[in-house]
Amino acid sequence: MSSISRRSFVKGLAALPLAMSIPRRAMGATLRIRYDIASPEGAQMMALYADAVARMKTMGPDNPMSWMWQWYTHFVNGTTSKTAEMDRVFGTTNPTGRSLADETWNTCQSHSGQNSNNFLPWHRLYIYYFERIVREICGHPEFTLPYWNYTSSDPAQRGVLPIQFRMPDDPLYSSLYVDTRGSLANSGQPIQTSQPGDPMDITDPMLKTSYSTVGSVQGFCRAVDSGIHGRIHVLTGTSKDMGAVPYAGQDPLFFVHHANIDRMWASWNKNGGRNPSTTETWTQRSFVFADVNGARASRKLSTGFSILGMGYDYDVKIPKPAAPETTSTSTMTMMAAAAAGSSARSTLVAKSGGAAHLGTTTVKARLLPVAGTRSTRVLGLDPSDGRHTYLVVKDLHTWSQPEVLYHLYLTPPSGKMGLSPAVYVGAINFFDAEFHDHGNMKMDTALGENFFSFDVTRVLQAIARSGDPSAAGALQLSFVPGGKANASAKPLVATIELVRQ
Ligand SMILES: [Cu+2]
Repeated sequence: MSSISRRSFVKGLAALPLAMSIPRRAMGATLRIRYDIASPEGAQMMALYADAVARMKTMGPDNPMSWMWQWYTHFVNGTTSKTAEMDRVFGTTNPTGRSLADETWNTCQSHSGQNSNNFLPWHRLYIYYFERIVREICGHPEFTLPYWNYTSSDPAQRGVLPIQFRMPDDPLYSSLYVDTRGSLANSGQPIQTSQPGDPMDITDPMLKTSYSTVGSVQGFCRAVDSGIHGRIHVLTGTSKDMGAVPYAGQDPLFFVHHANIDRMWASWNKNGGRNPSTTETWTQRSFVFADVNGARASRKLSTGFSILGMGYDYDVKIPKPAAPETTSTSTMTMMAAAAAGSSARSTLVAKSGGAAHLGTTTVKARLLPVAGTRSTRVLGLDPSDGRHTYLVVKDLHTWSQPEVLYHLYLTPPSGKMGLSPAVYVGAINFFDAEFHDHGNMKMDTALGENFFSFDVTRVLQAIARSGDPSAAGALQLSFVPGGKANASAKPLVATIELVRQ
């Protein structure tokens, strides 16, 4: 198909009798519905999306509706800097364009040190304006951004890149193809193939009772951000595309990934999860976005707290998962603790002597009790109060993306207990732990504080059942790369702790 026949094909979609052309109404206002790419409506949206992306890629970078501008709103190309790119694109002849670029480029929250609570609302506003621009460019007022439902229980969809992103030679869909992605992603195999655990599982974040982090327990926003969100980036991409912050927004896949992240938030709200009060200062911070035709839009984060308020909804939301046994106890314990006004009461019980320097093979770190920790049969497993035990790994840093997940296993130090599913803790990734030197930040501010925490009560109980006496005085944490890691990345985890909360 030539570009002309492609356009007429896409135009032809307007004639199709679409369920989506009948907008839903709520509270008197028209609601636009975002669809699963795997649905018939989602597939039609994908045709419009592919057409618009092709056109955006031909627009000059000084056009706020261009592909490059939209990518740069997230983060400027990692091989250069924002200032150099503004000089290149605008010089001194276009002060208005330059000023809008200055306000909008590199504003992604929170992958370079900002308040981690900003992650969900900033990305919601970002893809909302992106969707409006795509709608304008494709010329279909009914366009809505479809979402990639990688956590679907359907094995044909779960972790499988939609076909439209894997058609390099197709006249319409080639605009959505990026050849540097991971081979599983681009060959249509589940991206979680050969990974231990279940990287597509979102039970833990969906059961969170708080939006914000409490003590050492991640809230919903942080759990989604560093969990499923980061895992999808790492498992689909490499350090030249989805797998690294400065390039991720260049891949059209980015936006359908973030539509699904946005759907998780809307689902968590629908299942009873409550957003922070708008009296919290961070919720009132404003960010600027380019709207249709380069209009300047300034929005407070709190204006993105409700999708119905923003005029859209999802075709299907994610139901609240059933609570696994330990999680339900943990939730009840936390609720009881919160009622007693002590929800953040956390106690450090053990830590590692130094940083764990990760690489291409398994790396082990030893956790030893801190002064004052009660001696128990398994370090950190103390049934004397109702609290749970969390493994906290924090202050991650990497020089470039290792391009793999690292899988964590907690065992007694004797080595008699192997790395079995019973002692599997979960996966970490370094997506938001790469230092991006854009010339205006120090490394500590650029990185901020990143951390993962895992409820390891169940693992410690399994260790207790093994009867290994070596677990009383120490524990061993193994970091196993989930594939062939990039040897030059040199990722490290500076702090490893065992905390009771
Ligand atoms: Cu992202």
